[in-house]
Amino acid sequence: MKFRRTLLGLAAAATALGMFSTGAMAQAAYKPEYKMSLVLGPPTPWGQAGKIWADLVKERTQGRINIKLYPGVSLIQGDQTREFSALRQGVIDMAVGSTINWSPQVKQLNLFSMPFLMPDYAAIDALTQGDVGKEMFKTLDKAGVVPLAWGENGFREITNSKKPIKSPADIKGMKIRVVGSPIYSDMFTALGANPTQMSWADAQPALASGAVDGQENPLFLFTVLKMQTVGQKFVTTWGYVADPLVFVVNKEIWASWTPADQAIVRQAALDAGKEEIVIARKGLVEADKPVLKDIAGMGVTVTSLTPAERDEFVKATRPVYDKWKSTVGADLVAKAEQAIAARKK
Ligand code: X2X
Repeated sequence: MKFRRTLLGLAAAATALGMFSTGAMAQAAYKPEYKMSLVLGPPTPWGQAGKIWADLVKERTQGRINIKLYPGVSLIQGDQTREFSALRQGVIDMAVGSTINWSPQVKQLNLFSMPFLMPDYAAIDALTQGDVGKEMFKTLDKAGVVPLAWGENGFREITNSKKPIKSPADIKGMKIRVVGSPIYSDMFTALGANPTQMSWADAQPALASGAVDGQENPLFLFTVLKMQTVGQKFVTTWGYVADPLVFVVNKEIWASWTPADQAIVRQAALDAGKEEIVIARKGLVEADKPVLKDIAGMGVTVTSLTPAERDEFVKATRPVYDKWKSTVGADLVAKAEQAIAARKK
């Protein structure tokens, strides 16, 4: 009798706590804090992407999903090319990551690193906002994460401490820091340079000490870090590649959220991505390109290539393009080329 009363009492208590309603069961599995990995922090558009996403999610879920930013890929000790594996394994709950850093694990992502594939911003949009982007998300899903939205790091321009780069002959022998993703070593080797793979964390001291002569990254990073103060006196805007960013969530974490919360996180990623792409392009899409003026104003020589000069770089890297076509997938590359040719300018 006493035993039965106790059982009834327990059942009543459990019902009162809402333990038998499915929503509450799922909520019981929510973590107090989710870890978001980023390479660059909030002063950059990339960092803004993460912050906007996290803030929107917190607000729209009334704090049910609380996200902390870990810039500098600090959850994996700065080893950015391991980020995708860490996401899949659950060391990282969510990320806004560059296609470059995940390319060693997802070979199709090398598409965006194929030299001179995307001539302008409309070309990036033609890929990410079209069928190629959808196909890429299917690939990412199969590779073990939940992709939600696109953002943008940007067109990567070459900077160095030695001299203006106008032709492949100028870059010959220069020690250039590249990300640890093999297509970059291939491209700079094809140009006659001496590429050195290192993480972004290691790149900054290497630039400061002169251990490397140059690097390639979107120009906002040049301005944010004041790269002229570490000897980077020459910038060439060649727009050879651009890396989109991808907003993703670990699969188990995703499955632990209610469908309503999943919808909120997805929509927040789409909204943040859209807003961030505008931030990333600011100063570079206007006719007078104020970012270039700012950089020139810091005593840096900014070189814009004529179409004929640019063509020399296209030709020199064409064998790399052809070599990587089969790795990325000839069909996917053909689809991308068609989408770009048909883009609205
Ligand atoms: O390491 C880089 O160059 C950076 C910050 O652009 C990436 O993470 C791809």
